[in-house]
Amino acid sequence: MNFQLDLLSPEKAIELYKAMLKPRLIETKMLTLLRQGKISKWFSGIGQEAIAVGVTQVLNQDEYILPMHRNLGVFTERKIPLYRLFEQWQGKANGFTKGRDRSFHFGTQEFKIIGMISHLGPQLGVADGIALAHKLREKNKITAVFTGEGGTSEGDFHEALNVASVWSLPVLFCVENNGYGLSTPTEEQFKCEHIADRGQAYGMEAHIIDGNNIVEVYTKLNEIATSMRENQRPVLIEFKTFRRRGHEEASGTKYVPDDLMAYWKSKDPIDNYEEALIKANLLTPKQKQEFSTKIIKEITEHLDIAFKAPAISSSVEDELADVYKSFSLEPSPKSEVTTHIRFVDAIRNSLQQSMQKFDNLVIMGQDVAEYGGVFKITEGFVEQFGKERVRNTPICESAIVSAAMGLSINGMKAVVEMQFADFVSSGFNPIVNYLAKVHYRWNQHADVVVRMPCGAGVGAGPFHSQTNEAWFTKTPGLKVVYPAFPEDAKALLAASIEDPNPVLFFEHKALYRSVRGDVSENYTTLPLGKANHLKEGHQISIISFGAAVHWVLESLEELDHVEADVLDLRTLAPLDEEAIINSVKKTGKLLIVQEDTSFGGVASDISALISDQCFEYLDGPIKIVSSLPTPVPFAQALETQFLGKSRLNKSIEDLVNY
Ligand SMILES: Cc1ncc(C[n+]2csc(CCOP(=O)(O)OP(=O)(O)O)c2C)c(N)n1
Repeated sequence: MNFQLDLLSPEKAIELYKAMLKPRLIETKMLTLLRQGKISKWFSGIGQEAIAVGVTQVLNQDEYILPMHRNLGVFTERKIPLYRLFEQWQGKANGFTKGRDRSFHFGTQEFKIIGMISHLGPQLGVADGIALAHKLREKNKITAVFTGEGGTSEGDFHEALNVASVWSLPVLFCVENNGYGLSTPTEEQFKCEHIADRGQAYGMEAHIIDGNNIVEVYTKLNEIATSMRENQRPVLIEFKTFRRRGHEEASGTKYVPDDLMAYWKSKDPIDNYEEALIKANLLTPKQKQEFSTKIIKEITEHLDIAFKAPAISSSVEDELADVYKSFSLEPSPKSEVTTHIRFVDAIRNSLQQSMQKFDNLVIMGQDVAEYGGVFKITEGFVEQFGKERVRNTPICESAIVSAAMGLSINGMKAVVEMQFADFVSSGFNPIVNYLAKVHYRWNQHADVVVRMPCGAGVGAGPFHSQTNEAWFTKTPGLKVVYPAFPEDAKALLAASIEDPNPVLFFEHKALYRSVRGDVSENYTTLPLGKANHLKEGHQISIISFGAAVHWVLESLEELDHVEADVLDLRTLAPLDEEAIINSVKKTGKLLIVQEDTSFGGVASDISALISDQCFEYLDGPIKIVSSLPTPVPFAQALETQFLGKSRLNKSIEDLVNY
């Protein structure tokens, strides 16, 4: 191998050597501990050290780096004390995830490292968001993110590169092409010759670098990183390298031909570099020994600290307390002065006031800029707040949700508008796996609101009519808000934006232009998780949310002999259990009305709650009015039959008379 040592100072040449030796020696020790059952799993980066070390070396300490499972060199180069890494891998309380996630699945703001989630791809979009936050604050910083070549087959890779390119974000996309994704060789993963060839398709500069040659990695990347800070743009790097051990230790390498393994062993990044350094009289065998001894001593001492740390224990209260970032809403009460406006205007007004209040708030979504969004909620916002903060996005929900996560990591707030709530399925993965879990996993909040124009009754068919709140209420870590009235919509949206936790904010499209109400003119908030007691009654409790609240009120107008206790939930997660229980204790009968289909929905869970908590108080069966278990049909007659509204009056009468 040819190392152009003349490109480095002698000090740098040795620094790079020691920087690669450290992860190699740590790994060697970890493999022993794994065999002894003292750590649970290991993903080897042996043979790939030059990449993690080289990339981290060219970044400044305050620039974010997003590594993968084989990038131990990133962690050692950011100078994390080893005992903290060891405690993380042993699931100890002082580990970065307090025993809640394994191996390299963690981030740390202290060291500006943002770790992966198992799903591989989402972190590429997160890097976009981090870079966007720097760009909006006019900081000349770059962000580096890693993926394997297998991960480049995920849609997230393509979405993230496309967004970075369209928005000229200074992201260094580092693809480690190490020959196999688990057992799948590159020729079964992609058809182009080089992954770098894909750069052109995204209008992006791309380079191929020998990932086993530390001098090439370091010097070329140094040049590229410097130029990216000056001339902000994304760059794709394909590092050619090889994975010399199993995907993880238990899975072996049987599927790798012997000659291929031998070839890459002969290209070992440390052995070859060491030989070149010795030949160039920059390193002596004695020094080499001294470096190893010093690192091994450090490993031993830090392992000792980690092993001595007590085994983890926690209480149910402590675990539950970390699901959300704690937050107390400053009261911003209703004003005396109100205007009578539509539901849609209340949302628009709320967003506008939040944009004024928080200059770090960014709105992203398809067609939200000059066009104003398909429901015209952000019309005129570009003129008021500028195109940087009101951003049209390409059609790539996953990358945009991930980018919103990145904005939050880098100190900003984001509102993402789903054009229709139905399309959230394309951004589902980062919502339920990244945003929802990140605070519990490593104490990082996701200050993101996803606005969800939802619901049926508008003749829009199966893909523009769903009310899919139950996809999210199931997932710990998310908050789910679903207002029914303009004032609530305004105040709850503002509170959702203030809340540093991820919120799915459902806005029923059928209410947008049909429901009006008196709405405070000033900035106003309401705490999440509080139901609204709409009607006092003693015969039955009717619990509902969203558009179905209006069906209930209409039915009760028609059935004026019924005295119902009516609760509008307003927030589904966290759920106001107390208000529900109190109402049922008073009436002894419960009807839950939702627009969603029944099985696995919010109503089923409320029913389970009441069976459990109020069994002795019940004077009749808990009843649910919901939609037919079919997709939402298009033709009006079918849609009317689908929705529970047509069955509501009878259900109320039946339960009252039970
Ligand atoms: C969405 C998803 N699909 C599948 C997996 C299982 N899996 C984990 S790593 C991996 C191979 C990744 O290959 P590559 O991106 O080339 O990285 P490498 O492990 O080779 O460094 C697979 C299939 C996963 N974690 N997430």
